[in-house]
Amino acid sequence: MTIKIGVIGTGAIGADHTRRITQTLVGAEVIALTDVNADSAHKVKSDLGLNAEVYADGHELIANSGVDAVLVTCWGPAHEEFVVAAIKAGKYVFCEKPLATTAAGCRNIVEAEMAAGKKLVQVGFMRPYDSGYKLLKEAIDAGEIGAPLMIHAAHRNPTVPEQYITPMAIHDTLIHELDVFRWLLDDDYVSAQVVFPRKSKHAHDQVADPQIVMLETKKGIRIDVEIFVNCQYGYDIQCSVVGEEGIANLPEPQALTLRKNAQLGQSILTDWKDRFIAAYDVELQDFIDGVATQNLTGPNSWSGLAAAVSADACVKAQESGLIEPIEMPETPEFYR
Ligand code: NAD
Ligand code: NAI
Ligand code: ISE
Repeated sequence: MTIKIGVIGTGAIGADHTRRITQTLVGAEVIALTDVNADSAHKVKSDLGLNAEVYADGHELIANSGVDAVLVTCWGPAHEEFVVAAIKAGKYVFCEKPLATTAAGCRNIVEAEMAAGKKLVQVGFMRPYDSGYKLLKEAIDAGEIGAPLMIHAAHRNPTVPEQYITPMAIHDTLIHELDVFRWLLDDDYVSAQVVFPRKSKHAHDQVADPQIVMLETKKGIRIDVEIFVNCQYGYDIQCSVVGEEGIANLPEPQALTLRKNAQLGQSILTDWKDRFIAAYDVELQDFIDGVATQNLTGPNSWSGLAAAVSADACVKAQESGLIEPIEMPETPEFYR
């Protein structure tokens, strides 16, 4: 059985996910596309030689009875509308992060899904599918470093466009760390604080960059994350877990070591698409397989909500300069 997929938003990641479904993964085919910029949808269709229809908007695409499952890969503020519409149409939906840009938006999705009585949503948190993060989790769970006490982490992009503004450092960028550390530590956050170092001359007017986010968990683990989205030199994800008996570091992506011109060096990736290419493949194949077997097992709406509750507190902390509490709601039976 081939799962027929409709893609809402054919920008950077919508185009890339369409490519992987078409050329790399098995069991699915993209048969419908839409984007507010219709030219972009037509270009993806012709670049990949798809036998697909381009729809006027996401609602028309969802309503098409030939579409079994929907990919929401448009920009964050439009996710909630299409995820809720897909749930109401009884269709499986893979939504890129953030599930919604606020916790209130995620709550609407969770309520719609619980009313449908079936788990229909997977969120595009791909780091738990990354082999490096899996090694970290295995080491922590096996007690290799004793109880985790601290995490030092960094999320660095070479540059960001003018539309990227200060709160996006949280709900667009840090959201990955907010999700992956809950999974890694099997813990929840209790508070957040954000401090702003000296601003980089490469950051445009509307973004404070870099930022340091400090989180505390229920178990008392302290986490610091540097977000630096104009670091110039590369796309660099760092994570070091300090435990009672050792330190576990996220492996660096594989790279050739070159001895040349009196220098010893390795190149650093610059594009998020390359850094997590294998994890995107595995997460999306997992979604396709979950739709085929009617049993999604990846990051769900509750993970999306938990990350958004934490993100809201971080945005508040950006504004207040204070340590803001994070009050995580009790996980309903439906999501356990
Ligand atoms: P993008 O700007 O390249 O693409 C967004 C596309 O959505 C654009 O083509 C835009 O025209 C379209 N769009 C916007 N509103 C729409 C609407 N209402 N209906 C239909 N189309 C609409 O952005 P991107 O980099 O592809 O990011 C898209 C989403 O993917 C974001 O939520 C982003 O956070 C997420 N993302 C996740 C990862 C990851 O590592 N998981 C990486 C990149 C992007
Ligand atoms: P993008 O800006 O390249 O693409 C977004 C696309 O959505 C654009 O083509 C835009 O025209 C379209 N769009 C916006 N509103 C729309 C609407 N209402 N209906 C239809 N199309 C609409 O952005 P990008 O980088 O592809 O990001 C898209 C989403 O993917 C974001 O949520 C982003 O956070 C997420 N993302 C996730 C990544 C990951 O690592 N998981 C990496 C990059 C992005
Ligand atoms: C992008 O939206 C992503 O989700 C990437 O994974 C992230 O690292 C990058 O900073 C964002 O722009």
